[in-house]
Amino acid sequence: MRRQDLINTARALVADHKGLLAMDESTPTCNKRFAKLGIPQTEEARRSYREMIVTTPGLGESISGAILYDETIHQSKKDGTPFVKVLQDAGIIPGIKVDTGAKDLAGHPGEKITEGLDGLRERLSEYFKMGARFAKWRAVLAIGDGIPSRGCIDANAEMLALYAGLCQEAGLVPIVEPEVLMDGDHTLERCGKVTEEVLRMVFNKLNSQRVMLEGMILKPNMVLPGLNCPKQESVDEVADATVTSLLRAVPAAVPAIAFLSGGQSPELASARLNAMNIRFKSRLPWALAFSFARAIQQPALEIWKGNDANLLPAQQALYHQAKCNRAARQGEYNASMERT
Ligand code: 5MM
Repeated sequence: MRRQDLINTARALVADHKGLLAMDESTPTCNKRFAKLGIPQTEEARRSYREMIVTTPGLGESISGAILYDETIHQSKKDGTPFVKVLQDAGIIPGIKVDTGAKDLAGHPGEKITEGLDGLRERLSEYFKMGARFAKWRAVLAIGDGIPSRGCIDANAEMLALYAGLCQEAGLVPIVEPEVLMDGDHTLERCGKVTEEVLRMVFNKLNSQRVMLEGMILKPNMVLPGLNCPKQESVDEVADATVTSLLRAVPAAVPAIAFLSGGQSPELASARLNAMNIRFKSRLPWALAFSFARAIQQPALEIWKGNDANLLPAQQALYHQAKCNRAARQGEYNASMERT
């Protein structure tokens, strides 16, 4: 029964060409983004921003699930309606980020390990009772001289697998997010090799922990050249490199791959997802979807700027970015959709 529930939730999260909205920025990350725009870094400002997001008219046309942060899942609209209920009423499945952040990995300068397993079983059970039906855990892997190391990949993959097993036990679909960062001057090819190595290790560990692949979603990076690499490949070349790595490392039993945007502009993230779906969709075992934070939210945040007088244009921008990505899932995105 629970097995079938997990499968159904995983499928529902990518049904009808929709995708996920990551709105799970931790308080420090959210505050950092607010500070850049001169928005007060208060709990009320964060609540108000998240109210703008979840009340966006028509958001459920393109968004199937929203990933919340612990503070946000406990918050409500000004009129007292819990955000979880607002999402459910909009046909959006509530999800929750359950890692507690990436910390320095001992003995591995420049590398991180994601924490959050302590008390996780109890937290997952609470979140399920609150209405969450999926969860998310992000591992962070940097590319540099001699990194990522085998030790870092191994430890992060182990954490992801233990987290995923606990999620399925609690009836929550695990979103498994190993992010290979864009920072650096590495080539597209290097990013492809590292991404493949990381994904292979992640699936080894998921299998060891008996995670049911049909009841999970993978949230990886796209394969990209480092931000400071002099050669920046075309949209089609990125699409080809990304799908090549995924085909080599991701089992066909996984129902969907929902990319993170990782700091790409909304336009590039949509164009690259679109290209993958145009060039490969009919030949892929899994759906190629999105689970973007910045690439959906950033334009809306820059319009809202902490001022509710800007609510409607901000919501229009959010609705628009979500719609562009639903189009990209169908290979129907076009740059001319931007700002229309
Ligand atoms: C990589 O970050 C995830 C996707 O966001 P982008 O599409 O912007 O790359 C996102 O879910 C991420 O995990 C949170 O926004 C940031 O969480 P922390 O814990 O770093 O505040």
